[in-house]
Amino acid sequence: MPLVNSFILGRNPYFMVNRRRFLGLGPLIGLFPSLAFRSTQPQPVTTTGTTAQPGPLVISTWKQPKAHAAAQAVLEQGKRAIDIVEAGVRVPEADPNDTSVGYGGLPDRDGRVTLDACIMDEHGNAGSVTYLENIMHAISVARAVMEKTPHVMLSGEGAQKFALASGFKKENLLTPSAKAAWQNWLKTAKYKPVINIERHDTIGMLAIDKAGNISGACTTSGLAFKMNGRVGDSPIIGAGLFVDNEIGGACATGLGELVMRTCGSFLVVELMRQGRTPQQACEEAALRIVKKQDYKDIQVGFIAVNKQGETGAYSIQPGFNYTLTQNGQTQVTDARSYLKK
Ligand code: SD4
Repeated sequence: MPLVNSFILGRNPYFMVNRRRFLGLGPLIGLFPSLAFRSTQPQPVTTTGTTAQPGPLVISTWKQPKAHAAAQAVLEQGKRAIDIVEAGVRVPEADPNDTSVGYGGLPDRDGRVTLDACIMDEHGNAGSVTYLENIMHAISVARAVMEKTPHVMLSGEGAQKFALASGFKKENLLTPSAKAAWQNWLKTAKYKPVINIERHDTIGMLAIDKAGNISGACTTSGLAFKMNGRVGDSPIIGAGLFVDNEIGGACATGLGELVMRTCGSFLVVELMRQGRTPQQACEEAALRIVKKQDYKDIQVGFIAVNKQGETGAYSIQPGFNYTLTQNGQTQVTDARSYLKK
């Protein structure tokens, strides 16, 4: 049973005009007109020094062939990158055998499955949910936050209330096998940092669509048996995911606390802005963690893509892999790592 249990106790510790009616935010928007602004203008493909248009592609953390098949189908329909990544990550969210995302995700130490997710489009719009319970497709709720509210992030009860008001269904996400794993864990109830090289399915996905625009999505049930209330990097814009359509995008996986402390995905994108390739940027961001934090028993992995369609991936521990779909071919590749086998 793959367990996401690299957790160190003690070191680890949230309308537009026709939407103003929603939650009665009209007066609020009157006070803060910028809340009503959301970029919807089509954005031309801008490149850094070249007019070449990259071919479309999809890259994600870990081995995700089924998610990529769904993403590729949407890509082929000529849809936006945001539609591609949303369709892709919804697959593990609905998979009861995936123990670190959505339905079937391992619960926290109180037996609650709490989901974190975020999404970013080519215009720089972002949406996020944290500590979302009983709603399978956290990524679609995050997208609804982005598109239907003036906010970026909704959390806990409020996120669930918003999801239900938006038509999402309430369901039990704790599968019998996840419950059994939790009950087994309760026998010792021990947090122990374990080198995080087990199979993971927490998914961060980046796509370039046929128009050359980039979007990204990240969704997880977080660390197994985490403290109740714990939120990781995955729903944090700039930590678990960052996209700048002029430059590229990045996603992180692994122990979120290390990623949050370094704004990992934002850092990768900013390094690409400074001229690093996606591979160099992922490596430098991982080294930043290695230099400043206790990484010995901890895994963190990054994936990245730039505007030219170059990709990169790198992790601290060996054992991280990623999936890339390009020219209709899907391949799972072992990422290079700071520590060797
Ligand atoms: C978290 N980064 O909650 C997530 C977990 C993860 O592969 O990515 N696992 O810290």
